[in-house]
Amino acid sequence: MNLDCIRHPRLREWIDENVAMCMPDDVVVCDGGHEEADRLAERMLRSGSFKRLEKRPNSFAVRSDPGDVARVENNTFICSRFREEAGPTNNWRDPQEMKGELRQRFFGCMRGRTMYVIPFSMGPVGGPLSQIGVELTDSVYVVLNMRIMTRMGEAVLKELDRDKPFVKCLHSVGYPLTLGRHELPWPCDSNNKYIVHFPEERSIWSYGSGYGGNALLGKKCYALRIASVMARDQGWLAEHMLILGITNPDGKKKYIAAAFPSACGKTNLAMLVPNLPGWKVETVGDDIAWLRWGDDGRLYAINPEYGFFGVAPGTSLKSNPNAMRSTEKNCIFTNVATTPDGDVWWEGIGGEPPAGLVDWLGEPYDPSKGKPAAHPNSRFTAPASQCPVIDQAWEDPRGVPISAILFGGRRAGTVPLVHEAMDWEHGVFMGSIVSSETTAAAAGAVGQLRRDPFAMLPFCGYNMGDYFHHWLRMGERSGVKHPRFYYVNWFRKGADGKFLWPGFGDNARVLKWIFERCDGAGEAVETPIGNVPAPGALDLDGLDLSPEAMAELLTVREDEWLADVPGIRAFFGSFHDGFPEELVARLDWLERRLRHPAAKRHRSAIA
Ligand code: GTP
Ligand code: SPV
Ligand code: MN
Repeated sequence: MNLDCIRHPRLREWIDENVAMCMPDDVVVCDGGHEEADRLAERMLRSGSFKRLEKRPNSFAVRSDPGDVARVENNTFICSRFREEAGPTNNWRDPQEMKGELRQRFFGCMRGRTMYVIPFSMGPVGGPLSQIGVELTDSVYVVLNMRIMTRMGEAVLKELDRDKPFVKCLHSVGYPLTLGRHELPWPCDSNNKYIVHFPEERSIWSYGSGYGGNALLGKKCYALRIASVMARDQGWLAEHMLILGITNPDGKKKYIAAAFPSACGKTNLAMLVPNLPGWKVETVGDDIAWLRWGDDGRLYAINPEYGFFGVAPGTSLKSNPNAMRSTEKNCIFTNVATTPDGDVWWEGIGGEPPAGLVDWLGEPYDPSKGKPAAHPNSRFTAPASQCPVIDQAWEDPRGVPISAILFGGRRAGTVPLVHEAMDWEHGVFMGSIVSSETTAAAAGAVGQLRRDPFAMLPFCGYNMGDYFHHWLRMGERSGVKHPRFYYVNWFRKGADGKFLWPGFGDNARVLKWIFERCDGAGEAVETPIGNVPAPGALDLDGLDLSPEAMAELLTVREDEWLADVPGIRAFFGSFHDGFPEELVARLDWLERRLRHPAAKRHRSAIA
């Protein structure tokens, strides 16, 4: 469609301004239909960017530039009016200064290319919790991925005709096809990436990268960074959380939301197959949740996304059969290895690497090099509707009522398999002290422990001190029914350096205890940090795990926790005025309890 279909005056004005700046040869408004997608995929096949996967209908593999494989946190900016509004955890730049710098980058950046206009809705189109965005991009890869990850096209244009507000998302790979330049399989400007947010004017400018969260602007940039600011202003929450439904053998169902940092198990938990007879888990979302108090006083959550942008390595029929089945057709695979018979392969998919494997760089796979065949942050983009256990309410525009909120991360030590908060304020404290080992989802070192409160460190669009404050205030609403809070750790290691807990389908055992706790059942013992399952309270039936390993998983060692306290104190102290004193008081409370564990509190639930 051409620009005549845009009737929203401010939208048309904004597009015109950006056409003048970026100078594309052509402008196309995306209708979101099948024919358009087929046509664009054909173009990508012809240019050699996409490879058709014979084994998976309507699916493609694509290899990125080796310098453009993950989110880039160092190049991610929050340009609020004042530095204080971005806070110590974000890169801040003056908005006017940054715009000046960006204009130079964007000037003529789309020459020789088409600018695609993508109208998209985060959440079901027209829903009361849904929000609209428009992404302008010169990347066909982005158009095809946004089509899977968001509801996009004509239906959203109709919403815009009603003069709805929208978030302005401008994206360029930063590789104009000017004289003498030819098209690349993965155009980008990998040395000059900018992922920039202007929270006050609700706009995003992304330059230089074509990858995932850097370029699919509905995801982290909008649904977390910009939406967290909207949520603060409007009294709701935009969170890096999966949403799942869990049904017990009696047919009773609850919904749970869980915040884990990137590549720490959200997709896997969201669609797990319980290793417990009679229990069922269904998926509402695997990465982002928007939450609001409902009229009945319960906390309701929607998944604003429409697809999964999931970590490929480690995904197998054994670890996550529902993800495997979600990816059988209509998918895009980025930076995986490919087999000679037209399928995909990655580490942990099950079985040995097949002969003739081509690695993510496009080279014949050579195991003797000691490098993985698939990039550790290789991903599948899959329609959520293809998930065999997609929840019947996943598109309910009002959302689903949340009974429990989980926090988690990768911690080789210290943090037990599960512990429970006493109340909302303690839950917020728990979220605020989450720390986790870094993963390949972001550029930089992997395996380094860092504080990642609420799994939102890279995604909070404003001062995190104010964010904690907002969470505390949300819990003070009168007449509401608080969900319970838990902190889980699937990644505790034994002396041999191996994970103690089997994880995946066995995580249902922990969910079962949480389910029971929410019903006022399920035995617990108090420790200085919160409640852990009482001896025998975790259902370990059929699990081959030594009693020593189980004891270690639930052990709370005061000295280990005390070793964490100075780091937490320094983190809290890095925020200036206005940091919630409740959280500092909670930290004092925790430290006191760790130094003087009451006799009735157990050092370990089992021992
Ligand atoms: P993002 O999409 O980056 O936000 O990641 P995510 O939180 O959805 O993580 P995901 O479920 O994709 O898991 C990341 C990696 O951790 C994969 O390689 C999984 O196989 C692995 N993983 C997930 N759950 C578990 C678990 O319970 N135990 C162990 N040991 N590994 C897990
Ligand atoms: C994450 O890093 O948390 C992701 C992948 O979900 S990306 O979309 O690239 O941000
Ligand atoms: Mn994520």
